[in-house]
Amino acid sequence: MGNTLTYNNRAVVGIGGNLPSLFGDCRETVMESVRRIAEADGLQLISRSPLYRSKAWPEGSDQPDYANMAVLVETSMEASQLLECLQAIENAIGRVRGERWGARVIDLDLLACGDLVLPNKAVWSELAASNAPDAFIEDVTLPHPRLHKRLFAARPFADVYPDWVHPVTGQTMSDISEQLQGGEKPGLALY
Ligand code: PH2
Ligand code: MG
Ligand code: MG
Repeated sequence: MGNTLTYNNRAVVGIGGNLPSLFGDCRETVMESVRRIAEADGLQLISRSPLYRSKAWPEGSDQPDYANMAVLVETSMEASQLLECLQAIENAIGRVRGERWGARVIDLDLLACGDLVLPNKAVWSELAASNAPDAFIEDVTLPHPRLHKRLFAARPFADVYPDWVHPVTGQTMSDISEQLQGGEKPGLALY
């Protein structure tokens, strides 16, 4: 079967966007992506976080604020299949791939699949410490290498799955989120 990678069937998807689309402004576009995730074959939407408004990262970039959310889904798809499914939704909504960290209409990031660590702990740790563009990375990287560093990803994740334990750092997501919240001003606002 090759690399069949099973986990506890729970995955968290981070959603972000800061440009309008055919579906409306960035909030409406995020909501459209949630509807499509809920309707996708093989995916079951369990819960979603509130919708947050956050300053574009990196700080000082001249971009509109983001709408950010996270959803908890259940699936028996492999991580790579799930990623393909999310990319198909991004494309259908009108994502155009541009520069790294550039403004975008929709971004669906696979933040975690249960406690899977991919490609493995040693490589994951190197990737998480480096700033190499994800484009250089051929395989799925899980958990998302910047999940534990960005409040706009960690906070909504903590809303949908607070007791998830990061399989490399060993911290719960609610601890990670609280720590980031303490260090980040002005933090996130509810939309
Ligand atoms: N996503 C990025 C780059 N910067 N900033 C915020 N606030 N929210 C995001 O989702 C985001 C970002 C690249 O994926
Ligand atoms: Mg992203
Ligand atoms: Mg992405």
